[in-house]
Amino acid sequence: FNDLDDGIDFSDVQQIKRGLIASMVRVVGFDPDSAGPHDWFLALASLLRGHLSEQGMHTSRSQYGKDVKRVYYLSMEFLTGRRLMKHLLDLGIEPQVRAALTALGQNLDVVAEQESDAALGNGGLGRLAACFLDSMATHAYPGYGYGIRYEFGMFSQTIENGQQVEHPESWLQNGSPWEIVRHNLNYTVRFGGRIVCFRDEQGHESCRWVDTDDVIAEAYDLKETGFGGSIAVNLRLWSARSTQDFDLRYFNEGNYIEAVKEKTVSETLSKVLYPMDTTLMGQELRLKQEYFFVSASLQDILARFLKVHKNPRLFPEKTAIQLNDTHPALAVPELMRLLMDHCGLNWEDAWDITRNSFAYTNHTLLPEALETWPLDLMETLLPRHMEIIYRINHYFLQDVRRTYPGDGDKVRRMSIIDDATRRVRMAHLAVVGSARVNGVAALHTHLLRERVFPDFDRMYEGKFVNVTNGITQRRWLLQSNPPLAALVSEAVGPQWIRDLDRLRDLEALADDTAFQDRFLAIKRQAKVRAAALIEERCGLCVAPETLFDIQIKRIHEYKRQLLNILQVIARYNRLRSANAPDLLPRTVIFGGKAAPGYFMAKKIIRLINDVAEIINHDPLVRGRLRVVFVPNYNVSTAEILIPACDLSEQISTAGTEASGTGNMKFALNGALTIGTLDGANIEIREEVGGDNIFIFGQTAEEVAHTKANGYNPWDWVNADEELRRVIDMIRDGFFNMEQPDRYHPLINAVLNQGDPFLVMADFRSYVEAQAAVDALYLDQRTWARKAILNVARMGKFSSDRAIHTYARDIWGVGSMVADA
Ligand code: DL6
Repeated sequence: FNDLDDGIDFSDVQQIKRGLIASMVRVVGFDPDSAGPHDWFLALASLLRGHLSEQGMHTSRSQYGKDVKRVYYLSMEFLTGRRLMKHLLDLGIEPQVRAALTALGQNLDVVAEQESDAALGNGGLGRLAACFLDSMATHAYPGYGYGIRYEFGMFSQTIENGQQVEHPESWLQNGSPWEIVRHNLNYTVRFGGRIVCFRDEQGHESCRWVDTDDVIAEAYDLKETGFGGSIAVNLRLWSARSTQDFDLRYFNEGNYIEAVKEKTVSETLSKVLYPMDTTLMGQELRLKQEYFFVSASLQDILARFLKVHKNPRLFPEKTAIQLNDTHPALAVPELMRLLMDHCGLNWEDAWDITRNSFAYTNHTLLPEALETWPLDLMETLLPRHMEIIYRINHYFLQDVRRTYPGDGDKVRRMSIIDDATRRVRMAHLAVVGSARVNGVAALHTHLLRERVFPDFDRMYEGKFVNVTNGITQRRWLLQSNPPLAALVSEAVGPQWIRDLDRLRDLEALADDTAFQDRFLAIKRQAKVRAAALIEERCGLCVAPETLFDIQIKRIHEYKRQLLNILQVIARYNRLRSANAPDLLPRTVIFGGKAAPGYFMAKKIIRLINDVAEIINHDPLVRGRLRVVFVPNYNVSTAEILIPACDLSEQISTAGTEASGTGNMKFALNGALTIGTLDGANIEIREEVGGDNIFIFGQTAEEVAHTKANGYNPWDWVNADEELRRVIDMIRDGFFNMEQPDRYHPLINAVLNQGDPFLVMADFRSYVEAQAAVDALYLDQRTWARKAILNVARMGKFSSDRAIHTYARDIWGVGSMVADA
């Protein structure tokens, strides 16, 4: 087909209106006269899905036609958020659809609100994957995403009595109108069993994996549009289905529970997304999930390849597979297995293909987050893979011994198997099995090479590279901040939408007072909108005239929400003192989820809420300080809060945050950053200039030095009167009189157990940086100038730049547009 005869011309409002009515009747099955906004959302999404599917087919045909090298992005998480407005923007049909809905008595904004966030991710890593799909589609790279269709997203968060309460995130409760369900596209994924190997007369060994417990992986496709809408990248998510619906032996006996037990157990595989962030979860189910999606994806990738190429040796020439962290690292032995046991290749050829097909992105420096799995568990669940891993390790260690003769320590350190703990080091497997390994910001890559993988870095010259993260300006400016996007387009033209470096031209307007006024008015408008959200979710009135100071991200000790709230308490004390300075009024906004089992993170949430309760009700404060914890932070919430931000809090201990991407989103929306020299903050400072960012705290090197020299947090507390008072208040139960010892575990963990994230050491310089913020904000002209310069200098932080770099330096693929 070229174009379908009954396809709709989306530039024509009448045709859209007719299409919507037809979709309402034929797909949703509801009478248009009595349909509500949710029904219209379903009708519109179904209508668009047909169109996107058509685009997807054109894209796929053209990829087959040109026999291009393809890129597969394997990720346990894709934090895509809502899709409706994104698709309308990409296709350029928002005004027409709005008009068609208006003609039907509906409001597009209300209809769009009906959609649930696809919360298929924990945080940065998952959102990065979503931004990358957008950039691949926009710039016509032959990309393809693979992940899991979790029935329940992370969890939805409420705050009750100041504490986080988790609820199931049943985002698929009403189905998803965007999915294209492919019941017939499925693969068997096997677990357990045993291995039987044979040797033929020529001595060629082949192995079979038998007596396995099988699960079916069923494909659900989502079309990810790029800007312009002509290309759609496929995101294939796997759902687990049992190989048998009923065990007839039990069924015939009338034991219906036992008859479906096997089905229930198998299908739990794709039920939940583990609410982990950077802490390793040891559950067997998590390992099974990892293998489940890796196996289905690789079978699918190989099948697609073999449809066109008969010779498996061409695989790396036609395929690049990106491992988004180690979660999909089992792809290495899985590809070996498929090539040897299914395609009949020998070890050497299979290994050559494998190590030239993969690349691995590391997203964390925290040692506790580096995945390892118990040998016993792996041997039971994946016996064939363990054999392959042992053999990979055997040849790899031979190489190590050859390169460093007599260095037994190095062999032990580098081994894929940790003999002491009897665990498989997934990061070592990923490094050995990949052609390239990348960190996600310059400092992160440097620390990876120096601290996490120094032996590997020395042994494999050129394997470790940096690709600093990026964000899509289409989602994080065009879609989430239409007034600022319009102002920017008016000033520098609309090309920034595809080429963010074009923002540079805004520099010339940074001193233009008329432009500054418009810029500030837009910021104020966004703050009014955020204030409405806060009122609705928290029942709290906040004033848009105050400085909006925002820290939204996962709650974690290394991200140091604690440092922020300590500073808030110090500010509160100043406001209450007899000779209170006339401090700048501020609204300090927090948001983020803590992993349900992460005790300290949950305590920090509670402390923030307890402090908020006291401050917000203290008449002495007179509205000069408000503290808000916005519950259930997710992509849609970020889309409202980020445009409203004046001050972006990026305050992790230097050397702990791999990159951060929120830092980029805020600056792109005209916030100034207060931050440490950590992750991508360093590169943000390089771009925007040291005068246009508030940097404080110890550098990564200083942190290492402080720790090496016997850091004692008490020394810092005792030397700082203001800090001492803050700590005393928390310890004495000032914010929680009803249970004064509530924060003793927190204080104890920080002060008596070494303060691993140097909260006390960085407190004073943080407070000083905050004072500089106050002073500058009083001068709105200078503030606006700096904020405009931040926007103008964000070009580097587009995910387009990141994707172009991956394509050129890691994947060796070209854009289909350039190929044309
Ligand atoms: O690379 C994306 C994002 C970084 O910006 C954050 O700094 C980093 O914390 C995050 N890492 C994770 C950890 N997951 N694992 N493993 O989400 O990645």
